[in-house]
Parts: sequence; C-alpha cells; structure tokens
Amino acid sequence: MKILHTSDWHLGRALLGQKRHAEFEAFLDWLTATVCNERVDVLLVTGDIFDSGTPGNRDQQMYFTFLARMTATCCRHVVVVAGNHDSPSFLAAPGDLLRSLSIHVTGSAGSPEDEVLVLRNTRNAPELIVCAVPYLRDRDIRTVEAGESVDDKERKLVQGIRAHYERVAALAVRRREELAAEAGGRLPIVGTGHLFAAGGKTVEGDGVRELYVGSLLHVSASIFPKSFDYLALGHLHLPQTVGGHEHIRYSGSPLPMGFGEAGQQKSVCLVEVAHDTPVRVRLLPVPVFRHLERIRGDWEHIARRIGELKEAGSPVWLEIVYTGHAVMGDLGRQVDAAVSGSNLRVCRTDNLNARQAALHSVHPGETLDDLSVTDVFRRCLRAHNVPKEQHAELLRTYGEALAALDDPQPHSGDRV
Ligand SMILES: [Mn+2]
Repeated sequence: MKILHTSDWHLGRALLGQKRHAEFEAFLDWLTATVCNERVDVLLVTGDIFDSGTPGNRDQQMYFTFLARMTATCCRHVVVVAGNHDSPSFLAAPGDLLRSLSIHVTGSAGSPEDEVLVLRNTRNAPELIVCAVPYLRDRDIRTVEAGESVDDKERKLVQGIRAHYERVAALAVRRREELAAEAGGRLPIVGTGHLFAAGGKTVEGDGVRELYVGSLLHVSASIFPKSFDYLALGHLHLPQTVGGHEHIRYSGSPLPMGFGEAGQQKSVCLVEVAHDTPVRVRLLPVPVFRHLERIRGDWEHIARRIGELKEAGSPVWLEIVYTGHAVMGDLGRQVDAAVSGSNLRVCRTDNLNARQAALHSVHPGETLDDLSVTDVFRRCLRAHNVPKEQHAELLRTYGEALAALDDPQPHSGDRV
C-alpha cells in the first residue's frame, strides 16, 4: 500500500505582499498527477492546509476542487488534520459530507474513538489504521492551575501530548487485534501530528509560528508510541526525520515560505507499508514553480547578478539585501532602474548599511549633550565605515539640511 504524506501548504499565504495563487494551483495539479502516476492509495495532509483560520474564497475553492479531483483518482482515502494555522471548526465543518467521499478530517483533539480510523479497501477488508491526531491545542491537553510556573506549564503540556498519543495508540492496537482475522494479518498503524519535535531544523523567515504562547515547547521523539509504523508530522517546513528515525518524518512545506528558504529542495514523502516489513520512504521532489532568489552583497555584486538574471530572461522574484559600505540613499531607485525592462520582480529591498546602529560609538561617561549634532553625524559616518572620500560631500549635505532646519522661514508646504 502506498501513502503520500504532505503538509504545510499554507494556501493563501502571500510572499511579502505578493499573491501566490498560481504557485498553489500548480502544486495541487502536480500533486494530483503524482497521486495518479505513483498509484497512491492514501493521502495524508498533516496540518496548515490554510495559512489563515478564515481562508479566502479562492483558497477554499482550490482546496475543495483538489479534494473533488482526488475522489476521481486511484486514491481511496484522504486524511486531513488541522495545524496551528488552521481553524479546527472551519476545517471540520464539512466533515460529514467529506466522510461520505472517504475524506476524513480531524479539526481538534477529541476522544480517541474520533481519531482512530480504520480504512478499508475496495473489497471492504481493513487495510490500514490511521491515528489522525491534529495539532494539540493548549486547552485540549492541559488544565490550568493558579500560580503555575512556566516549567509547570511546559511539563504539563508534554505530559498532555504524551498521554493523548498513548490513549490513541492503545485504541489503535486494540482495533488491530480485533481486526486481525478479517484483515488476514497484522494491520499497519500510521500516526499523524502537528508539533515541534526536539532537534527540528528551521530557517529564518520560513513562517513557522510559535505553537504555545510563552513556551518553546519541543517534544522528544521518545514520547511517540512504538506501535506506529510511520508517523507523519507537520509544522516544520524543511523536510527531515526526527531523532534519526526513518519512520518519523516531516514532509516539509511544498513551497518556500520566504526568501530564507529560496533554493531549498522541497518534497513530499511516498511511504510504502506492508503487513510484515518495515516501511520504505521515498522523497518525491516538488518542482520549483517560481524561482526566488535573495541577492546579498555590495552594489557591484547586486548589479552583476541582476544583469545575469536579466540575460537569462527567467521571471525570478528577488529580495535585495545591500551590505556595502558606501552610502546608498537611493538604493530602491537604483534597483528599479537595474531591473526595468525585465521580467524580474523585486519583492523587497533592504539597506542594511542604513539600518545598522549608528550611535554605538558613544564613549563611556559621555552623553549626547556633550556632542554637537555634527559630532554625532561624524561618528555615524565612522560607525558605518563610510569611505573617507565620501565624508566631505556628506558633511556638506548634512550642513545644508541643518541650515534648513534653523531657517525660521517656513518653506512651502509642511515641515513635520
Ligand atoms: Mn506550517
């Protein structure tokens, strides 16, 4: 039996204000084709289907259209669990309707009976048990007591998560025993989850949000039941195993969520389970639907790279991070001029030089009152490592700005 595990679609998420509908649609088309080509029997989507608890109409349409297309493929069952970005009640609202199409949705944690699914083949024989555990919210697993410390809170959260998995796994094992004769062998058990496992890798700007307010809770792989043949996790956006276990995995997000992830290979997990052999996992690389690139460096480097990309003619989305020493007050305009006439799109320019702290260089015992405004400006130039040859010109311009401020005659318009 073949299971395809994916998570963290974040339908509706924009990238620095740029809508990404075309990419999401391309991904769902690719996923549909992959399910057919690989003859997938079960699809698991382990949380963060939507980026928001109140997804837009177009995002909802994309999701339901995809599910409708799944019912017309070889894929017999779809299991969807909510992540921390999803609204549990929104996701679960069409649950009864979807169940009639063999699409199982778990919004929030409830009784183990609701989460332990027995999936049956076309001959109505049991073929797989899925423990469809969603993101476990604080209120679902922990009772709050007055005066508890942060440590108490974390300990109770971990205990709550462990206890929930133990209860669900115990029921799954019981079901397996009950169904052994009917199934004609040992039924595989697959679990799901949406949480931060200890040792997990993230990258800056990948949009992974803290799970429990005021707590950096990471759970160790040891809390997961040994009876799971495979555990399909969501939440982290880089594909990875947990604690060196091949059968405990994050599929990762199919699209890079930020420029920090640009160039990372994205994938979904194709899991083959059989009655008596260990699972086999193959990563299927997700094609790049939109090239993202961060260009970081001095102006010479930025201009050269923009030139190369222009020549290649590919429609890349760019983030420009200027780190040069020379002051570039008009970075935005320079970048616009460099990309004009191409199909490059600049999503953000960041001038690190201009942002870097200017007033680090106050000496001990010295206050701003001891310095003239021109002294402060000179120190800014030094703190930014502005080349000496630019100083005279910058001091003169600064002097003009000061003179304008001292001028009692208001200039045309407002000065605020
Ligand atoms: Mn996520």
